[in-house]
Amino acid sequence: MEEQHQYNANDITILEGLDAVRLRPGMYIGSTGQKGLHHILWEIVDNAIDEAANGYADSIDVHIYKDGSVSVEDNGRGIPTDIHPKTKVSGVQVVFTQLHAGGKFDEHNYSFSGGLHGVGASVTNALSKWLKVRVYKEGKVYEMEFHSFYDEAKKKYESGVPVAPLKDLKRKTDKHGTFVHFMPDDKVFATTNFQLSTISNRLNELAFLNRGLKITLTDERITMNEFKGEEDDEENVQLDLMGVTQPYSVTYCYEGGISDFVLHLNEGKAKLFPAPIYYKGEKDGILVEFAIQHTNDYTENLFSFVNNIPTPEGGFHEMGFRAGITRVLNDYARETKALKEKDPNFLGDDFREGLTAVLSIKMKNVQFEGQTKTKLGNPEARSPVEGCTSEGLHELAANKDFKKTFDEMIKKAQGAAKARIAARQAKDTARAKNSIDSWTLVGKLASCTGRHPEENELFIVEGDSAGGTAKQARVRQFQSILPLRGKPLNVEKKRIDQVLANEEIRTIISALGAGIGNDFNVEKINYHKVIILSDADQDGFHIRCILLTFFFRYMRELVNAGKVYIGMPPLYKVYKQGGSVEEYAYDDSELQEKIDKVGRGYLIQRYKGLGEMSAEQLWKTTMDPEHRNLTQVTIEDAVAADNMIATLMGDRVDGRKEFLARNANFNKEDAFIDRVKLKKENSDEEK
Ligand code: TSJ
Repeated sequence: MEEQHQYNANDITILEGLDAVRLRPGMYIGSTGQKGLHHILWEIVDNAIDEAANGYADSIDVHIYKDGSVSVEDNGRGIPTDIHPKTKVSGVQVVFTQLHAGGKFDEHNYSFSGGLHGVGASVTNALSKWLKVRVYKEGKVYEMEFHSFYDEAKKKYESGVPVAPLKDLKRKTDKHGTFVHFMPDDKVFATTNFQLSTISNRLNELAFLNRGLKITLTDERITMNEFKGEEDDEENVQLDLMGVTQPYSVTYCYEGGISDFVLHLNEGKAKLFPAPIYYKGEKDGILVEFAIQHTNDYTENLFSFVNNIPTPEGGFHEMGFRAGITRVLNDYARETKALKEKDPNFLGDDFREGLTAVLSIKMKNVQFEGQTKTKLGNPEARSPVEGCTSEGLHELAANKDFKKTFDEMIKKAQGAAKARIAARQAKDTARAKNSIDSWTLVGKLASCTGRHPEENELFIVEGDSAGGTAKQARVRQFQSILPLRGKPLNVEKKRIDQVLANEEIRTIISALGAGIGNDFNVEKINYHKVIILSDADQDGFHIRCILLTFFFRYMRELVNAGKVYIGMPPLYKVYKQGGSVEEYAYDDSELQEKIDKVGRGYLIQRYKGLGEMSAEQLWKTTMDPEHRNLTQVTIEDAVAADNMIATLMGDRVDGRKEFLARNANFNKEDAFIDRVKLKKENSDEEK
């Protein structure tokens, strides 16, 4: 146990040393897991970013070494090296050994440094096995090293102790800047493995947020080729061609700043105007910067940041931003007579349909709240952000170069408002339909007769013909059949009103009888198993994804409650002439097994679709609770389907190709059946 110290409240910040950090790392960096590990890197990166934000540096290099250590270098002024009059040690030593030392030097700078915890570089030092710093300043090179070790005499762990005072290397240089290299202490962290993707994503984001700043990331742990997933070629290894032995390296630099960020977010989407709207302003000591571009999507994508820290939970700055947009665009709609005198104003939501925006603000004394501490809790931020947003948009709206852009935004809002009104009507209708006992009224649905939802099953079957077979095959008592004609509506691309206007979707909703969206109540469902039955081909797979996306978006509770299933029809029948034996294989690996089981003289039938099966076969293989093969859909499956639909149906053609190649191995199946055929021919020869 540590000695108990008697601190006086005023002394705490002074007396509290690196020991305290070591003792309770979680207090300073949140956790000692992956997140905490990366946090000590961000503390260092933040300092370099600050130097750049203050206009003294324009380049930052982050390097991950083979031994797991990392370094950060900027080309700024270099940490002050002179001896601090009070403490009698160099500025460098103060920065790395005193908690919250950053502020001492920051006083005269317009700086919003701090980060999420804002604890400074000394915390990184305290939690590192060793840390080396090199400062290039006024033609000189300085070096200092710190280390952590177990002190036998004191019987305690010492952290971040200077090995020697700051040393002038007596070397001439024209370089200026700061280089910090450290090894996270494996006695502190559960893992010391830095994640390349985490680091590159964050550095990319920082490059977007700091216009023109060049950030390079190098990871010596992997080569360029390994990163790309390419095989090393013997000849290339020898010649060191094509990045075979070059470490992975990437540079991020955006002259367009957050406008480029928005363009990046909208890549591959259909944009309503080519160039994002951009504005930067300041009010009451708060810097506000935003970029906006609408797409033909229906959802809002707002990415907000406070002092370069993402705030996905929103907060007062987002409220101000949205209010500003709504105010100015409504004014503009009035002025341009897009809204007539008698028309009500657009709602905020109408302007948010298809909106992609990045909002970046800088302010002091930030308060983060919310479940993940990523929500801005400063109420005083709201009004200045709203002010800047409306001022900026107002200014741009008056510029005739932006007339087209603003008119497009109004047009989009008009569409959204129309849909909003229609949606309410459609929803009311759907609600009214649900309130009567509707489940025998549903058009194409072949209802079961039993009235016990826990026992009842709803089969959603691809195609009228398979639907017909399923109706013949079912046990009327507890199995309902809903045939789907063609492909159901892809809900991802539609607004709720269009979703609800679709007949097949309405049939599903009213058959289930539990409402939709926010009104969905899983307690009211008429079926405790909803079974999707589609063909084992591309179309069938697609239909399944579309249905899962629908359930995911509009009846998530149904998925969460584990009530959605995928029915698995067999792919093959292995049998003998005359029908004395028949076995069914549900996947390719099972096929060989069944072939062995049936033995010599076997025949194979491959089912291309549900429609090829007789009622008896469909019952035996797919519907009979005793023998069928159901897969329960998890929420992860539904999310995956949702993502797939976004890629498959979206505007990104590349994504679609890649997706099909990865997920639909239907061609492989064909290759397999060819192989089996060949074998079969051989086995016939044997006879
Ligand atoms: F985190 C850190 F401290 F280790 C660190 C600081 C790491 C890295 C990579 C860079 C830096 C850093 C600090 N870069 N630039 C600075 N600048 C100053 O500390 C500095 C220099 C000059 C003056 C001045 O008033 O002359 C003031 C400051 C704060």
